[in-house]
Amino acid sequence: MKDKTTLNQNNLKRIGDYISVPQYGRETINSGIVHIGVGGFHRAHQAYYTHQLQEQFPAKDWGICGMGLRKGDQKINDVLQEQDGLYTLIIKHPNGKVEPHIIGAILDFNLAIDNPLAAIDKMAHQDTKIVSLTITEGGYNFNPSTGAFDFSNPDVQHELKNPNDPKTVYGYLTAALKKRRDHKLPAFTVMSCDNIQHNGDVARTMLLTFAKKLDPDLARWIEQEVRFPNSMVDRITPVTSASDIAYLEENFDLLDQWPVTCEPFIQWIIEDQFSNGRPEYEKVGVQFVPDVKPYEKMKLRLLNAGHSVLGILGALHGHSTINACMEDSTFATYLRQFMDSEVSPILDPVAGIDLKSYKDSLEERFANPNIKDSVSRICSESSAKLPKFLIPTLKDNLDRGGSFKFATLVIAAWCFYSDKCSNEKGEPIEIIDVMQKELHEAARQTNDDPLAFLRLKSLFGDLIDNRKFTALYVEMIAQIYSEDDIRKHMQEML
Ligand code: CS2
Repeated sequence: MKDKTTLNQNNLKRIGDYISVPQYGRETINSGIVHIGVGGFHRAHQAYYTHQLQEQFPAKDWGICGMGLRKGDQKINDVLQEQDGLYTLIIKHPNGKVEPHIIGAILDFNLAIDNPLAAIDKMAHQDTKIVSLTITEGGYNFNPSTGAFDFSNPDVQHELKNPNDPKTVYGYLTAALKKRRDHKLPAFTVMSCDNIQHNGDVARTMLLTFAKKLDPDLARWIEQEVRFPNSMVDRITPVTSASDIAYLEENFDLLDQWPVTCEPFIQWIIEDQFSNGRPEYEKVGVQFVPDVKPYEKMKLRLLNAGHSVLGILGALHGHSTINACMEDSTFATYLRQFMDSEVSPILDPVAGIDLKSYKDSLEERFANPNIKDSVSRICSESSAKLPKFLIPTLKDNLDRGGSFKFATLVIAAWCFYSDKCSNEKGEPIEIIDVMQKELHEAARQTNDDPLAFLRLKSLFGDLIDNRKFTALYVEMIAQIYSEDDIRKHMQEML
């Protein structure tokens, strides 16, 4: 048996005999970017672009220091420390081709909960020019229905009283920006890479709201000095499975504790607004545009909402992956009709994009049989996703007199499985959602009060007052509760 090779800097040369490894001098690069929230997506997207840039146009200012603000970041911290920031990105093509690359863009990792002051110092360091974020839709701490900053969050309460012991991203950013201002260093850019419409504007509004409460002078400085570009990010990145780890070990004798897998498609469109310089990402395919909003809206309302449509209906039916949904013609047709009749009409024209081909390409991407993106990943944190991806489309259609039945069934299905916590085959569904309890509590009143689920105001806002909507919703709830065969209900609508 051949020796297994552990992934780390010392072994790179050896590993390079089998897999592409970074050719640039990692030790000569500064981490101009601090990235908060190093999940699979960051490692498949921004870190990959940064790696490509270093490969082709070495730039000494632009490496990444990963940062984790939560206890749950312990594992990524440990793995990246042990592997010198290195990991394998396994790109899986629809035709079965698999391309592993060792990515070197993450130079270091900082677990903020271990030492908050060191994390603040890192962000306040003169080399840091950008703080980028993938903290998920839920991480922005606003009420999904009103958009207002949530001051009742105990962590926010704590950090307002103890600014040197921050807990949330806002506590960290303000502490670090204060330090920069006091040391007369230029501000960094705050670059949100989350799936939120106007993600930069949202980050800005939330940070300023928090900062005004904490320190109005500092808030004014942030308002003037910090840029928050909006961006649209895209690459489907499933959860890493044990078989991905085994694949590297079996085929390359490589021991990587936490590789990342993704599809070949990648896209990043950003507004060119930076406080303190930026990498020349355009050299590796990133698009800089004056206004990203139409692109964001198209992507969130088609791709992300499309995912949730398949994910929620698929979870209830018992499909375990997105590609399994796409192999089922009822699901594939349902998705297309949702996109064509409920989303396309509410989108603004997008320069340079043919909507039909965009939708065709989404279908191909979702159908990629090698990606095996689990519906459980898609359904996780639906309470943060649906109010951003799906409910706005539903409301737009109610306002304009458009079709809204495809989206409505998804909400009724979501209610049903939040109530039963199982799919229609009777198999348990694990609901991964910060609002899991509230969702279940509300949904289980449905028998007595068919509108119970919609009373979750923070999610649905005033949707419950719309008679046109509630009439259809109640009808669908009655159907699903009397005959749990979601596929049949879907077919009847096509
Ligand atoms: C997915 C996204 O989490 C979700 O619901 O829709 O993670 C999606 O895969 C990415 O946004 C693709 O860019």
